[in-house]
Amino acid sequence: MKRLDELTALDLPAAVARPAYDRHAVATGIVHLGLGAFHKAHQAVVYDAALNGGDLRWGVLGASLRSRGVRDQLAPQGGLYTVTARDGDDAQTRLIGALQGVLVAPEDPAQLVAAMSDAQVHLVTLTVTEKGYKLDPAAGALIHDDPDLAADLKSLDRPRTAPGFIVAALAKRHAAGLKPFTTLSCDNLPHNGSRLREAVLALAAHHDPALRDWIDTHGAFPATMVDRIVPATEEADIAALEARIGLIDRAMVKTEPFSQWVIEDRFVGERPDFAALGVQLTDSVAPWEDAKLRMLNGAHSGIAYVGGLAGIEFVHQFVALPAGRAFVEGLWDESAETLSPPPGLDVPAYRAALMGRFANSALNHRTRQIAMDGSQKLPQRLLAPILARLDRGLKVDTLALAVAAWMRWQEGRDDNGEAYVVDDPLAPRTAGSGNLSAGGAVAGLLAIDAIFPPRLAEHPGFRKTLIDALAALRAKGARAVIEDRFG
Ligand code: NAI
Ligand code: CS2
Repeated sequence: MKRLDELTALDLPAAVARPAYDRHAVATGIVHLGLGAFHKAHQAVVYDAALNGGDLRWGVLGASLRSRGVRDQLAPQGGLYTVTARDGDDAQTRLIGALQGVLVAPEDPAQLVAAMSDAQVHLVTLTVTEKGYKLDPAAGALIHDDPDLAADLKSLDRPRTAPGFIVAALAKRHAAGLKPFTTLSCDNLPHNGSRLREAVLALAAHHDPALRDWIDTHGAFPATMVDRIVPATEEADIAALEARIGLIDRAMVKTEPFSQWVIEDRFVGERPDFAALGVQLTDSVAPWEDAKLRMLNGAHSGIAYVGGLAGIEFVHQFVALPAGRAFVEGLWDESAETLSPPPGLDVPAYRAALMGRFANSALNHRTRQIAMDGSQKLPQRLLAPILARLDRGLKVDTLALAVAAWMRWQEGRDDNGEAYVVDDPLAPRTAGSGNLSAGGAVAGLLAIDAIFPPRLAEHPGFRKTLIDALAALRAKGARAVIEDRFG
């Protein structure tokens, strides 16, 4: 069977939408750091639409800061790949032409810095996962003892981290008399724009205070809220697509029909006509961000840990269980009360739509994928609404059950006795809690101040709720606990 590339793409079935522009006439206006499934199914689709509309300034150069896998998938395909939006039996596939090339940063860091310093580049976007910012997840300060960040603090000759590449490229632009680019974080980080800005300013100040001041004055780091569920691609997805389109696309991504992007309207230099492309520009992203991180992502993490412990593979299987669905509704009852919804967001309708998205059985979104990097996700998803409720004297039983399930997950064995690797940068600090009593485990985990703010860790009522929930999860198993409480 043939592989997708520029030539074979001509044979794609008519039902596959394809670029209407001349790919060779496109300029590189965007460099994306952390080229992964999400960028390919979300931002790149918007840039592809901009190109289709005739504005040829918005081609993307993607970069991996770590492995060569994504380049090796895309290079033989000339950067072409497909996005398939699935819902039930419906599958809509489109060919994306926006990606012009992929760099593997560790192979030649200077090449990436040079690309980011090109005058035609106006946007640098990021999806490097929460841990890629090298920030303490609770407080947002740079983690100085991270080896890659330590190297970037020493020298930016061969940057290693996302903030390192941004500072090195901005230094080059400053020296060349160019404007900065707009830097857009598209990760599920809280206050992603200002956290990235602070990281960049701190690193720049360390190397050159004048550069720091120039970035502070002229740079732009708009906040964003990004939303589209994009599960990792599996071999079975590639085979199913091949059966539909007659070509092998090893760089394909699968997703849902829904897509949303809200950006703070604060750019330096040129940008695509985002408003015309369906992107919401606003003065205030925070209410959108809180709603999305606390409702969608908070529930996702609850499902990942409770479902993961119960041996439930996929999100849609979890919400198909009456107790699973009621647990999610219980989380939302608690989190929703902590929101200040933005104008245009109807919370009951939002909840109903989210449940529908979770129930999409064509996505096969693995609970284990979402469980990854919990230490980086808990603060904004579960701990922020817990703090807001405790401050108002409200109960947090369901949110605390989700946190207790994360604690139990750190023990590395599910309720069927199956062992797994806890995939989390702070796993060395959480390891061993399974050998302690529920009280000892909760005390030890709450003491990790990179995750739990002291005000929360010291709250006696919260601690007691966690101990009771962890003890119940250990004694009965996660499925029985949600069936007892919500069945
Ligand atoms: P992915 O695994 O396909 O890609 C992750 C990318 O991040 C890869 O390029 C990887 O090399 C890079 N990366 C990982 N750790 C890094 C580190 N320490 N430093 C620098 N780069 C690093 O994952 P995917 O699906 O693209 O998601 C990435 C991020 O996008 C998520 O963590 C989240 O913040 C955001 N996002 C994802 C959504 C999804 O449904 N997949 C939806 C909304 C946001
Ligand atoms: C998920 C998110 O993996 C996770 O942690 O909760 O990636 C989720 O799919 C997206 O935020 C949806 O927009």
